[in-house]
Parts: sequence; structure tokens; C-alpha cells
Amino acid sequence: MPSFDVILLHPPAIYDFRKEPLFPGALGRNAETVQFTKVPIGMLSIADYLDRHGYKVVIDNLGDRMVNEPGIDVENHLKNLSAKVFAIGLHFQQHSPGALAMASLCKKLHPHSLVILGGLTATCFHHEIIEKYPCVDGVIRAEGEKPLLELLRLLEKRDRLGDSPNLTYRSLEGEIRSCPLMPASTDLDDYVYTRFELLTPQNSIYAEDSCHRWSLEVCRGCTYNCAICGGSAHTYRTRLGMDRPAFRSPQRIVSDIKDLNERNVRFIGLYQDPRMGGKRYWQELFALLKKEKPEIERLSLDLLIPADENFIREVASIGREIILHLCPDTGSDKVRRILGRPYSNEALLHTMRLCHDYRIPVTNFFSVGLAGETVEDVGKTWELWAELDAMNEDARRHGHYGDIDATVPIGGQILGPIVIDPGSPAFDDPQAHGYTLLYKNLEEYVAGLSRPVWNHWLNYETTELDRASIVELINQSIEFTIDQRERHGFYSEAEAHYERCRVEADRVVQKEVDALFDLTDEREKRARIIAMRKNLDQLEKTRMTFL
Ligand code: B12
Ligand code: SF4
Repeated sequence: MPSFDVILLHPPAIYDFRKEPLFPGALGRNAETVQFTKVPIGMLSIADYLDRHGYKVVIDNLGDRMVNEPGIDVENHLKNLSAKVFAIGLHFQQHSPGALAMASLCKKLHPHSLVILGGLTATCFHHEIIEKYPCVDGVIRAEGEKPLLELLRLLEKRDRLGDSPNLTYRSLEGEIRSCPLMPASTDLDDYVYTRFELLTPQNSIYAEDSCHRWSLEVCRGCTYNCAICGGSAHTYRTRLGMDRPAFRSPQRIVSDIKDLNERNVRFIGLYQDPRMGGKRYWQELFALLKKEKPEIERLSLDLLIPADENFIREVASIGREIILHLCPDTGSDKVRRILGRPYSNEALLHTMRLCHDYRIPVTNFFSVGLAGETVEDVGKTWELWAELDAMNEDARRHGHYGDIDATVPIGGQILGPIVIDPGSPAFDDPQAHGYTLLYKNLEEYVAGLSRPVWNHWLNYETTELDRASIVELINQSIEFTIDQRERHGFYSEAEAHYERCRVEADRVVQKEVDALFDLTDEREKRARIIAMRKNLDQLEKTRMTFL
């Protein structure tokens, strides 16, 4: 059994989702899809940084293992690992229950190792974690690379925790100590995101049978301030000490893509909008992509706001298959303004037309349940959705997407509920942003996210709508999207019928489970929830008989 200095663990969202009756409803197709098994991209740069500085490190994607090796005995797996430090990722809030469960297991199985948490959510709740969860020895706040290196150096000197940059920990006297943050990164050129050999299992990078796709980041941070986002400029400033995003230079991005080519990856994504770096930045990036000609079969780019013709023309001139992602979130200009992205439907539609003129497909994401949103506003979202579907249909009919629509599911727009991220503007001042928080601290997140049905995973209400109304509007919006998909030929009649049955079944589950919460007999409650899960599983199976 090799011994590591650090094992970085990416947890499942719920431990143990394989044994719990879960109803992810609008949030995912099944329990596996809501385990969020992608490691935060920053875990790779942490692993590389420590490795380059002489420490033995590996990332263990435990969430992915549990999804893809259903029989895995997690306790046994953890018992067979050996490390001085178990550094568990609590980046995405969805992992709150799973990360703490893993921390508790690591402490139980390896009482002499240190258990550290890190990531955006851990950063927001650092004090509470050390106060309430004795299985966690420390939290590394903000960026992880340099502070973890400092921590390992400290451990070499004194073999136990002490003051170290970005660390919150319990002193020997039981006092909670929060050490100051190191200066934040001003650029990302010292980091490496492509050392796949430091990640296990290897097939958690991309499944063997899928196309080899990897994404790189343009920057760390954001210049926007969307009310519900825990990666907003506000969060990075208040929690990570970062006043502006740190960019990766165009030269490094192009050399990253060449590295990826060596690893047989040619489907490349760039996270975050390169326009955030200014005109000179994106022009240089696009010019280098044209000049250096890294192999790219498809490039996907994020547009955080609409774009003008100059930009779209430059994107098209890169000369590869391009896909753009633009998230209007709502069809109401008013709601989008309250969210913090003040652009109009008109500007969005103009960008879509431009993209189609240059034969670039665009995917759009919508959500339901934003502050300021009324039933009428959701109607506007449906109208915009239908208009975008009609535009896409037209572009496809005219062959404007070339081969691309055979491989990209341009199956209409994408819909998802929202949650309020810890550390977001709305989390810090809910009233001013039109929200009421239902979970305010980590303990409440863990309790809410551990409930069996997805409507309880929504952590807020708005001034306009209570949680039950938001959930019903989400259900109705899903029904609308099913109609649209059937209309545009993405669902057959039987598939659409099946999808409508799923929504109806989900409504029944929500009602039944809500009613069960009044039961005082916990065993009976659990037995009845399990029975409901089994009935639904049966429904999934019978589907096969009519398709
Ligand atoms: C690109 C992106 C994605 C990409 C890639 C995600 C990925 N693999 O990292 C995609 C589109 C796949 C994605 C998906 C999701 N995302 Co996202 N995503 C982003 C975005 C826009 C940028 C992320 C980024 O590049 N960060 C910079 C990189 C370098 O650093 P990093 O990953 O943050 O890691 C550093 C630190 O956080 C820390 N750290 C991280 N983990 C750990 C662990 C330890 C032990 C330590 C010590 C430190 C540490 O150190 C790292 C290096 O310095 C952010 C918004 C933003 N502005 O940050 C949202 C964001 C991170 N995503 C978020 C969410 C919620 C999700 C989803 C759960 C959404 C959903 N419901 O499906 C999924 C989860 C997917 C999964 N895990 O399977 C939230 C998280 C908020 C929260 N507190 O929970 C954010 C902040 C904003 C948002 N609402 O979208 N996302
Ligand atoms: S949701 Fe808004 S604030 Fe968050 S990363 Fe995207 S654009 Fe930036």
C-alpha cells in the first residue's frame, strides 16, 4: 500500500446514496447524476503543485468510484489508503453531507492522520466546521496550492497543526484560530491542470467510451456579481481576498491544449468568458489559436453576456467547430437585472442571430425561481425559450450547423432549478436581493441536502414565491420543455408521454413524502419512502416495454 503525503478526496454528495431512497426529480435523472462526480478543476492544480514541490500526492475521486463501481466498499477502500493528510473537497455545496461523512470516516480509520477540508463551501463555513465537527482538524480557505504546500512544510517541522497561511484550525487549547490569507493569485501561469496521472480512477477523467473532452480555465474568479453565485466577484473578494480574476495567459492556454493533444484530447472547452480579460487578451488568444494550430475538433466557449459582431466574427475565424454557451436564465429583462446580469432579450436574440449567421450553435440555460420572478415572468421565459427553439430549428433545417448537430444534443434549451450558493451576494444579504434563506449555516445545509426529495434541497424562497410555488412552477416548466422537445422532434410521442408521467409521479412523491414527515415512527417513515422508491424503479423498468 503506497503511502502519500496528501490524498485529495473528491466525495460523493450523499454518503451512501446507494443505500438511501432518493428522489432527485428536477435536479437529476437518478441518484448517481446528483453526486457531481467531476473534481473541481483546482484540485488538479493543487495536486500538480504539491507533486512538483516534492510531495507524494494523488486525487482519489471517490464519488466517481461509487457511481461506476457500485459494489465498492468505501470503508474498506479508505482503510487501505495511507496518507499524512486527507484533504477532502468541500467545494460544491451539494457535497456538504458527503464531505463531512468522508471526514468522519477518515478520522475513524486513520486517527493519526490529519483531516483537512477545502474549497469554496468549506471556505465560507470554515469557522463552523472547526467549531462543530471534531473529525476535521483544519480548513484551508480560498486557493489551495500554496497554502497546502506551506502546511506540509510546517508538518515536516513540527508534526502537528499550527499557524499556517489560510488555515483555520483548533489549537491545543481548543481555541479556533483563523490564520490570515496569503496574497491571492494575480495570474494562473504557475499552475498546471493537465496532469491526469495524478487523478484516480483514470476513467473519471472521461469514460473510455466517450469522446475525449477536457476543459481549461481562462481565469479564476469572475467580474460579474450574479446574486445567487458563490463564485461571483463579491465572493472572491470577501472570502478569497481576490479583487480581480487571475487569468491564464493565452500562451499557456495554447500550450495546455497541445499538452491535451498529446493525451489524445481534441474536444476542448474554455471555462469563463475570455472577454473578461479585455479585448487585447481575447484577441491574442484567438490569434495564437490560429497561428499555433493546436489540434481542436471542437471548441466550446462561454459567453457571460451577449456579444457584438466583431467578437463573433473573430470566434468564427478560429476556423474550428465552435459551440457557445450563453445563459439568459430568464425571459424577463426585469428578473435578469435583479439577478445581476442586466441585458435584454433583444440583445440576446441579436447575438443568437449573429451566431447563426456565422454558423455557430449556441446552447442556452434557463432557471426558474429567481428573485423578482412571478408566474407571468415564467411565462416570458417560456416565450423566449420557444423563440430560441424556433431559431435553432430553422438553422438546423438550413444545414447551418454542418456536421455538428449529429454529435451535439441541440435538443432545445436547458432548464434547471437554482440554489443560493454560500458566500453569494444573496447569501450575505438575502433581503436586499429578494430572497429568504431556508438554510443559513452548514449544519442546516447538511440536514436539508440529506432529505430524500429534491424540493427540500432548494434552500430559499423569494419575496414573490414560497418554496412550494417555486417547485410547482419548475414542474410546469419541465412539462413545457417536454412539449417543446416533442414539437421539435427530440422526443417521440412515447418518450414525451413517459417524461410527462415522470413529472406527475414526482408531484405525487413530493406530496406523499411531505405528508410522511409528520410521522413520528422513523422506521415506518423510512419503509414507506423505500416502498415509493421501489414503485418508481418499477416504472422505469416498464418503460422499456413500450419504447
Ligand atoms: C467552470 C465551472 C464549472 C464547470 C467545471 C467544474 C469543475 N470541474 O471545476 C462545470 C460546468 C462542469 C461546473 C459544474 C458545476 N458547478 Co460550477 N463553476 C464553474 C465556475 C464558473 C468556474 C470554476 C473555476 O474555474 N474555478 C477556478 C479553479 C482553478 O479553482 P477551483 O476549482 O475553484 O479550486 C480552487 C479553490 O476552490 C480551492 N479548492 C477547491 N477544492 C479544494 C479542495 C481542497 C482539499 C482544498 C484544500 C482546496 C480546494 O483550491 C483550488 C485551487 O486554488 C465557477 C464560478 C466561479 N467564478 O468560480 C462555478 C461554481 C464553482 N460551480 C458551482 C456549482 C454549484 C456547480 C454544479 C454543482 C452545478 C450543478 N448543479 O450541476 C456543478 C458540479 C459539477 C461536478 N462537480 O460534477 C458553484 C459552486 C458554489 C458552491 N459553493 O457550491 C460555482 C461557484 C458557481 C455556480 N453557481 O455555478 N462548474
Ligand atoms: S453565475 Fe454570474 S457571477 Fe457566477 S461565475 Fe457565472 S457570470 Fe460570474
